[in-house]
Amino acid sequence: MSAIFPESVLMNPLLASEDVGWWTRLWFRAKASTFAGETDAIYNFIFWVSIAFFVVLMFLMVYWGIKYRRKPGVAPEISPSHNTPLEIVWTVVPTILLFVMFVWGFKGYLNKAVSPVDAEVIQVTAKKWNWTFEYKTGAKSRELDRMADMDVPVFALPLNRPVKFVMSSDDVIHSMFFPEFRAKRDVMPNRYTTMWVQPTGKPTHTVERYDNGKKLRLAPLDSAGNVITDMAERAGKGYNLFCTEYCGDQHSQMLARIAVLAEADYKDWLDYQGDTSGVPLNVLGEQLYKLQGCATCHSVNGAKGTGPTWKDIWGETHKSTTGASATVDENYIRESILVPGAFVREGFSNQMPSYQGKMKDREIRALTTYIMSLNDKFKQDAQAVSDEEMAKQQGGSGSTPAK
Ligand code: HEC
Ligand SMILES: [Cu+2]
Repeated sequence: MSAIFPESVLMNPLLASEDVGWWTRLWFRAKASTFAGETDAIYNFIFWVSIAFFVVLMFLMVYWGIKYRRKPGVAPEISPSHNTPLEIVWTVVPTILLFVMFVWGFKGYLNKAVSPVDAEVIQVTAKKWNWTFEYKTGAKSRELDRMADMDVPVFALPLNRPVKFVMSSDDVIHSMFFPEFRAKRDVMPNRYTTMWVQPTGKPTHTVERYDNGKKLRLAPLDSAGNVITDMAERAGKGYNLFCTEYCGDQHSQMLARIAVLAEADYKDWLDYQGDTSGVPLNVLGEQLYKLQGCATCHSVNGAKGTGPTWKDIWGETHKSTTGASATVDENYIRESILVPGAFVREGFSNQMPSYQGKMKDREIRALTTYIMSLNDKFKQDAQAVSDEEMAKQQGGSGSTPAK
């Protein structure tokens, strides 16, 4: 088939990793939820009925156009006023077909709209320009994968169990789309919308422990269910999450990877994601920079984006649009994260969303330490702050580690 469809189409980097035939690759992605079979069946039914009518009608139109064209010396025939049997057929047959489409589609819609009562709830927040999932334990994902040349979060979901997403947006309308699950719904500001899915098939990932069992990471499985050991081959496995609200420039970059896990792995993953106590501040800061969407507006290499770069800002004195000035330190960064409008840096506009209530204290300190480490003059200080905090944790003062 690659003779008909160029390899570049079939080898779309987002699709190439999937173990599916060329027809599915062109039309659909892998079927990975309880919705997939029926959604595809309705789609195919409507598609092929439309194709059949299109072909028959276009053929007749052209054929009759030629056959009954005006010819010299032939007088036009008088049209019959009507033909009852023919009119009944062209009314009844399409009515039946449309009725099938309506009833089938409506049943499918209801099935998607009403979530099962035993579904596990996951809170979804969309904002310019990333997704956050907050699991029932309060955990958020800390795992990243490469997707379309970006670092994107990986969200795990349990296999064969319904999960319900309660979704809201902090700013504009977004649209959450899981192509492999055949599920999509708009995400609105000032209102909750919900959606549910039940992943089926095989797990896409398992969890792997290393560092004396202290750390955990997701390991993708091949189609036979074996762990892929080649690190270079690990990226890009699993399913996709897209934002399909294409009315702002970076919705198309709101990507995430979905890992479907067997129940026991899912539980381990959740436990590990929820406990960031063993992660040094500067490392956690870098993870949050990518996971919380800061990376879409702030660079760390000096390039100006929607927001200022973080490179070398630690210790600098900045002017605000109102003429005030302040030095970039712990409090400056804390205020920037929680009340971004309070001090809008000169040369920029107040476009940053507030993270008030969305970040734990330790997470703010982690980001601060990471920003500190981006100025070479303070790199060692940042390391020292992280080390000191880790030492305190391990010192076992008896209190539970800050999360
Ligand atoms: C939608 C784009 C956007 C996102 C996402 C965003 N910011 Fe910002 N940020 C800005 C803009 C624009 C400014 C400059 C205006 C201002 O000071 O509020 C800014 C300013 C800042 C500043 C002050 C920088 C300086 O040089 O004065 C800090 C610190 C900061 N952001 C941290 C963060 C953190 C941490 C995150 C992620 C948790 C984040 N931002 C996410 C757009 C963004
Ligand atoms: Cu979006």
